[in-house]
Amino acid sequence: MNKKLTEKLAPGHSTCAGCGIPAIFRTVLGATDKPVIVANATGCGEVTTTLYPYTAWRVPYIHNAFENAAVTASGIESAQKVLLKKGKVKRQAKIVVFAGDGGTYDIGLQSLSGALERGHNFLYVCYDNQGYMNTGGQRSSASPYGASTETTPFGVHDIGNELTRKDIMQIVDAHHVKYAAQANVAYLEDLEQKAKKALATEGPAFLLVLQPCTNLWKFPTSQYVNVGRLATETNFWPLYEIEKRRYVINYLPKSPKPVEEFLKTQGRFKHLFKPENKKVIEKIQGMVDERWKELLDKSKK
Ligand SMILES: Cc1ncc(C[n+]2csc(CCOP(=O)(O)OP(=O)(O)O)c2C)c(N)n1
Ligand code: SF4
Repeated sequence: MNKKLTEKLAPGHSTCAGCGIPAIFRTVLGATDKPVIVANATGCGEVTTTLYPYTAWRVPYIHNAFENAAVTASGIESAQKVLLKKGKVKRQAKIVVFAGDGGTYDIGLQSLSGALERGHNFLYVCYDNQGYMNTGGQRSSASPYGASTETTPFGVHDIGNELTRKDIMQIVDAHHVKYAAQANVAYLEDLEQKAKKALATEGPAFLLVLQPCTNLWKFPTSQYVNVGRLATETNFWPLYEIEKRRYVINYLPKSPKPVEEFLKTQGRFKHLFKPENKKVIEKIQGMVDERWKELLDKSKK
């Protein structure tokens, strides 16, 4: 495997075939030559890279509890400040957190909020596979409306998940961070540009990266790039940045595809294509259109 690519994360890990997590980790960490220290919340990214007694990490790495990755990063950053001041370390390292959506939108939210509020100099990267995957595919507050998950399975009377996905980007923006961006593992160059900006930010920065999960979303392992691209081409997952609270859309599809083009690629939405669920797909299209309009309006301010 490409030596440069695997400089910070070795190929010996155990993510599912067709998982985008290694590409996210490598692209983000590859966007800087500065030393980095990684803090990683429990989740797929962690269990697949740290199978005892082995590790795939080639940079200083700390695994912490599912709920407190951001506070671990805060502690590392504060300790580093003291050590730099005392001359005990010479080069400043950038602290990077990797966590899933469960560890970010839900259980780690207070820890993330506190770290953003205190203004620690670190980058937080949430890879969003829209469910709690390491523990078997339960719904998270990142799961989309209508998705069948282990805790919201479709059935005769159920359409799957009936709650609306939490808008974590707006929650992060409400902390007045200097840089936040929404990215997608299917657009690696865009992710790399965003990682460069985020890593160069003094203070907290945040990246939310879509990670199509072959296991939960149920599509063939060869298809994660195609499925990811459809998420953006249908406006289900727009690519945008928030720089000093200014919204910039990075990809404006000339004529966005209908959201069903994205939904039909995945088993988790298969039940929606029964004639009696036509209205659910229409409702999802309405939600996508509404969020896209909100984003367009924000980008014009
Ligand atoms: C306080 C606590 N509750 C539950 C768990 C069990 N647990 C470990 S990882 C995980 C799911 C992680 O989901 P997510 O953050 O979305 O990452 P993914 O597995 O999808 O990569 C859960 C529920 C735990 N470790 N600690
Ligand atoms: S369950 Fe999904 S996110 Fe986890 S390793 Fe497999 S493909 Fe990746």
